[in-house]
Amino acid sequence: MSNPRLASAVFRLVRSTTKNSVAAAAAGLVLAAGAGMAQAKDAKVGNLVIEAPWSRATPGRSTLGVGYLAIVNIGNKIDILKAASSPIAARVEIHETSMRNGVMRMRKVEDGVEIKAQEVTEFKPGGLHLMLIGLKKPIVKDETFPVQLTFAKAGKVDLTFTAAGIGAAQPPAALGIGAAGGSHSGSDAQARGQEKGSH
Ligand SMILES: [Cu+2]
Repeated sequence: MSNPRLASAVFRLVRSTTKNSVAAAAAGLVLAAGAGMAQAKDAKVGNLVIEAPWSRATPGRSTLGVGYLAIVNIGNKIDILKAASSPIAARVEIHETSMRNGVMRMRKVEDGVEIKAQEVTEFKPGGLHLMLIGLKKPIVKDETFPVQLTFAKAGKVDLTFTAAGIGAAQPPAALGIGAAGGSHSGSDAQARGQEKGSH
């Protein structure tokens, strides 16, 4: 297991089965100091670890919202993200943004997203994302909302998304990832290293 992200996901998976409330409380204090009441909201289902679900506050009367996250498949078999839903939106689609001839395009992913074994599948600005369509109320910075994902094999998992600011390119600081642009996994591993060392 050479990917540090996978190794860290395994560590977190193991740890989550023996949730350390003291460590969680300490982490909560640090996070609260960083950005309001937001906290990291990782989840797991089967062999999938879903990390740092986040969104963006929506401007004005926009009824379109986004959702980003990373799905770590620590198992040996491929899974497929089939669908997503949220009580705050009429529907949630899986979209992919790509650049073609300098133009940013967005398309709906109809057949689900392959979550390859032993890989990290990232939903992030400029790539795969969840599109919340027909928001029933605006998404407000630092607030959280629920989203349910459905995987072909692992089944359903309930997530809590935390909203960053309008147009944010990075997850909320409280989620502790994506600190500086390109070196996502590097800063992630670093953050986790510190987290690991603290308890
Ligand atoms: Cu979209």
